[in-house]
Amino acid sequence: MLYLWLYPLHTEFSFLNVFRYLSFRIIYAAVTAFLIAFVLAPLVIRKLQEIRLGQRVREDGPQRHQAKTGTPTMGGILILFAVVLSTVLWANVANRYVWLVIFATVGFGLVGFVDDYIKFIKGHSKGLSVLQKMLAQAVLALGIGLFFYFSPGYSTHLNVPFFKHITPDLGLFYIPFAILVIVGSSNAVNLTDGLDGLAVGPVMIAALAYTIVAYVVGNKIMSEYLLIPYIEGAGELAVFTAAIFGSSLGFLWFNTYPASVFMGDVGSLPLGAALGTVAVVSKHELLLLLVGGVFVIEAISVIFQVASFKSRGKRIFLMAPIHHHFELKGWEEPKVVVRLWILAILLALLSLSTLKIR
Ligand code: 57M
Repeated sequence: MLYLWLYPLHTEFSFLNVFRYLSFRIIYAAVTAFLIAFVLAPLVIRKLQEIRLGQRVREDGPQRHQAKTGTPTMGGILILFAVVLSTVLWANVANRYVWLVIFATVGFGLVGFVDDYIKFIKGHSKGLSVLQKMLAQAVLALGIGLFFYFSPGYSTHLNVPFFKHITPDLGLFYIPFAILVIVGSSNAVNLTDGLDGLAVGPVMIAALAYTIVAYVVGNKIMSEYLLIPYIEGAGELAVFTAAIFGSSLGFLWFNTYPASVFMGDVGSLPLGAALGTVAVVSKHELLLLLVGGVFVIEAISVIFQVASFKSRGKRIFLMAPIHHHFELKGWEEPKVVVRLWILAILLALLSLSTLKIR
């Protein structure tokens, strides 16, 4: 919004010319989102404590988690507020992709909010049923998929990292594919959010990686040089992902071990869906498997564990998701979290290298 309001005044005040630079708006979207989250978090935590919105910890988990009972949760509301406000302030709000990713974030945030609300305020520990949650997510993702499919000039070709000549056209199947990417990443982040800072760290790293991807994809010269598809206007998504980076960084200050607040489903579901939506808009969907590799590993550990348990009656891991396995192996919580952050950083670096290695 500042871009539309202030840039035109650069003829009067030349310093306002800086608003035309996407890189300037990316940096200040991250800084603004960080400050909003960092400054408001103590207030939000106090409010959550006042209304006794404390986490109930399941009995069947690692026993040391019992000490976390009562930790304020649903802090994700603050993350979303910081992301949306900073994006509206710093992005070009005339860009339809900006409103699409905001729609995805707020929509999945509402699903998470209802789930948390039922769990923590109504006191029904299960929250929404898996079917209800998946259905709501699928409907939202279908809306996003249809938006792309009927967007003029949007390609339904799939880009495969490392192989620039393999671009299969999914046609109508692009819609279910987009649903799979968005709902899959949403639930993978949700499963990962089981240790202090474990979800928000890799979300920050993935958001940073997609800031670079969106910037390059939206830049005609750089995309042509790198032989990746140019998508006009996709650069504004970098402002959005930068806001996710900044907001997550601010939240991490309070979510790091020992956490003063958890994000809740109201945070994990939309953050995953936001990354999935950006991956679809920027035509780097498969890259998300690499950038979000920690989320993929966490989700796969659950799928394998449940499949093994149901088919053989035996577990593969001491407990799924895999972060609990390491905990039960005796790794202290911060050690599990930081080591998975290290893996996330390595995977993000590897994924960015695919922009060059084609
Ligand atoms: C999301 N939620 C955390 C917090 C956070 C099928 C099964 C694998 C599903 C899975 C599950 O229930 N996942 C739901 C994970 C919960 O965190 C809350 O949920 C929000 C995110 N959605 O924001 O509000 C607990 O995680 C801990 N936590 C932290 N720090 C944080 O910053 O310590 C969260 C955030 C919190 C807190 O203890 O209470 C969660 O884990 O429920 N189920 C599981 O993950 C369970 N695994 C399991 O059942 N494994 C079985 C299955 C696969 C056969 C097995 O391996 O045998 C584990 N989770 C828990 N206890 N809490 C183990 C049992």
